[in-house]
Amino acid sequence: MSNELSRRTLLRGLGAAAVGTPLASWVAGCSTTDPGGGTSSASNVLERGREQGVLRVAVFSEPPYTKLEPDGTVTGAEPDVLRAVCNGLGIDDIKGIKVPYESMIPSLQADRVDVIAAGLFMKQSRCAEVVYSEPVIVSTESFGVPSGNPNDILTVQDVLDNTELKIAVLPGGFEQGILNSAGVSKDQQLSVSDNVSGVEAIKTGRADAFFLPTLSLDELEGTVGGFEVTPVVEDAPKTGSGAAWGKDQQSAVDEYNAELEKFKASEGFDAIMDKWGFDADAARGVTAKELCQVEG
Ligand code: 6CS
Repeated sequence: MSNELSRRTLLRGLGAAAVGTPLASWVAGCSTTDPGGGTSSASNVLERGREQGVLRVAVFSEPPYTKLEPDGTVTGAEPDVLRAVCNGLGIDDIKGIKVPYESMIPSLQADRVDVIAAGLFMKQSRCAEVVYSEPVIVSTESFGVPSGNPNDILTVQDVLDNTELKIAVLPGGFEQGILNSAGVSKDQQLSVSDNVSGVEAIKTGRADAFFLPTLSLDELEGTVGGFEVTPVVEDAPKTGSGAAWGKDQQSAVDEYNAELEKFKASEGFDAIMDKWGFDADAARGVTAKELCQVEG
């Protein structure tokens, strides 16, 4: 077994525990050492997936984009599409690994995951670091606010106009990028570690709003409750996402995109999009090249 294969098998055996821990320390501390400690990006990720029957997928578990079930099963709009396309490419399954948005690209670059399928929205800076497949979802942004929206927060401009407002965001997330690009000061931003914490920040008054994708807030309103979701934030950029692969995996992405194109034309794609509340035709009508023009 090559060093590379043994390292990957080793990491896979460690499961999610390996994420967030410097790769070299995991490898160095185990029976199999990897002299380079570097990434395994030399080989084709899809070929490795076929050989080993599984791909490690970075997710955050933010329904309807991604969801890690208690038994470890990974679902959600993006993982379900990834699994279907991978099955068409001879890869048996995918394994979800929970990774914060800010760590997803570093985890891919450190070979702690094989692909990101998390609703990691396309924008210029991310498109420079990974190779996105064609999009499978398009998204809008909203604010979660206290009932009645007492501060009348509807746009990013409203946040700029009232420097007393505090907005909860996920660190390294797309929404934090929107606020930074708009010039909203860090003093007005409250980093929260996960979506429930973001809702709690609204309910406890630590934040005046939680900035998150519309569909994620709709889901939270139904599961956690105690707040309301604003209409779509009109001055937030519209974007979308697809699977994100290592920068040197273009040949794998070309193969993946060919299979994805067939799947997007099938009823199976419509079924997944309908299940999770996304617009299948909207995703068919846009390209990665277009969404990678989104500033930020
Ligand atoms: O792409 C992102 O960073 C954002 N994507 C989702 C699905 N939720 C929040 C996150 O900030």
